[in-house]
Amino acid sequence: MSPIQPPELLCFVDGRFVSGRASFNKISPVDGSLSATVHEAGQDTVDAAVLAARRALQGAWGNSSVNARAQLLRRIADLIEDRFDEIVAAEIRDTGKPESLARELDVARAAMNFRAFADVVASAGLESFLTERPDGRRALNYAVSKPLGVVAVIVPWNLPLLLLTWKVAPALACGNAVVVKPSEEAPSTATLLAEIMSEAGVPDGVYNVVHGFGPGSAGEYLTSHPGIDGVTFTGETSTGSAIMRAVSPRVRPVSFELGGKNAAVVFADADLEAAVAGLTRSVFLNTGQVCLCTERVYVERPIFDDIVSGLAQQARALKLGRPSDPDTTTGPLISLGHRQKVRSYFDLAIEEGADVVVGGGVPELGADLARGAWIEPTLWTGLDNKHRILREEIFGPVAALVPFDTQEEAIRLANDTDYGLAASVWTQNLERGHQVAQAMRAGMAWVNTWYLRDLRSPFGGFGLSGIGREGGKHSLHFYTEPTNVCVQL
Ligand code: NAD
Ligand code: 6OD
Repeated sequence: MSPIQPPELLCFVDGRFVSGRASFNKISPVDGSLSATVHEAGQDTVDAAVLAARRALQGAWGNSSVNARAQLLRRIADLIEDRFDEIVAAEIRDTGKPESLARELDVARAAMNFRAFADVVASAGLESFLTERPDGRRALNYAVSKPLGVVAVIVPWNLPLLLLTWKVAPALACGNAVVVKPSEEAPSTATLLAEIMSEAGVPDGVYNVVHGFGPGSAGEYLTSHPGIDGVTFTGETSTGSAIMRAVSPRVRPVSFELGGKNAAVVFADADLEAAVAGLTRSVFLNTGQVCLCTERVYVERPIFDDIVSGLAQQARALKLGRPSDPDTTTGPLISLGHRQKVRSYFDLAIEEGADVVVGGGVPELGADLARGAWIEPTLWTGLDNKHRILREEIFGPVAALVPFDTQEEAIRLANDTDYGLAASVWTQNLERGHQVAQAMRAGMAWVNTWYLRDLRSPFGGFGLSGIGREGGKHSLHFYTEPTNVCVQL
């Protein structure tokens, strides 16, 4: 039997697959094999994509009805489900994540994103005011929403299709045209989505894909392009900062979902079993590569040892392995480069005086996985908020546990960060749960759960974790520009 050839991934411009200026190799994080060759967009391809998007807005798409767009979004969702297995396979090939996770989270959410925003846009009303002036004049004010225009969509590698469609679905729902730049580490599913867009009947130029890197490549060409009307970005805080500089000469709006250094606060009255299960998920899901993952765990002192040993036991039970193995709970990191970064924090933890409760190294998984980006799930104690381990985003399967004595101290410790993305609170006292969750300086605060989503709710972060909110009507605000009409009555 001949081995399966890694695919060649092209850019997608104006409804056609096109070659780039060069190609690069996408390497599997599972075993170091070649998983795809990818065409990198040069400036000319980015220019063509932006032009195609502009033309699409000037054509029939620019006058499409909300109902027609909602119907199209539902059709895209159906087609994602029709090609579910193929998309799961592509997501696994790029990221090495367990198949069960790709099925239950990534690809299921991609379809859900299109359906959710079809519903949101179809039920959105107009804002209106009946104006009554002291001098007796009356007027009707109402705001009509127009598409923002050509939207640059730049996304990372950790939840590739989920995060891409979280932005593309509302952008199209609002009548925009998009040029998307997937991560160089996860280029496959954005390319498959191009086929689905064509099949669904999305007009040429409405969805374009430019592959490549950030600086000196497609990412920079796109964000500094004079033809874009806004940028929606998910990724590292430092990249967000570079994108702000790129768009600043033309003062374009940005929506940023950036990094996090998320806290969990566990009170002594928590259901311990549920808390340990919830913490296990929030620290280790997707090998800790979810922006919402917990990297700081504050535990009320009487149960500190129980939580440390419970979480350590769960960490030791995680099963690292190939994505297709049904027993696998945990995949590799995305790349050897990212593993090097995570390992540098393993060294730093030791230098800072941490006690390593579990992990702290690279696992031995046998010769066939030796060239993969595998890493041990790792827990530390003995550090506090003054240490870099508790201040910098690591983005791996890691957490530091710290004891606290009072509710006020727990809130202070959890909020002592330059980030502000997510938090979770574990307690059976719901009054306390509300109080502490409301006191979190974070975009999302969960009580007795973690990463339970309602796509109508606002999603985003404080501080270094981002600018703006997406989700439900918050997405509609970003992806539209209103014109207010005032009619004297
Ligand atoms: P990254 O910032 O390195 O890359 C994200 C995307 O930006 C990629 O497509 C990359 O090619 C592109 N890019 C890089 N430099 C660029 C530049 N100068 N101009 C334009 N584009 C550029 O992030 P990553 O390593 O892919 O993802 C991990 C990071 O993303 C973590 O910090 C994580 O917290 C964050 N993240 C945040 C959220 C959220 O919702 N807040 C979600 C997922 C990931
Ligand atoms: O669930 C979502 O909508 C979302 N934006 C998740 C982000 C996860 C970060 O890695």
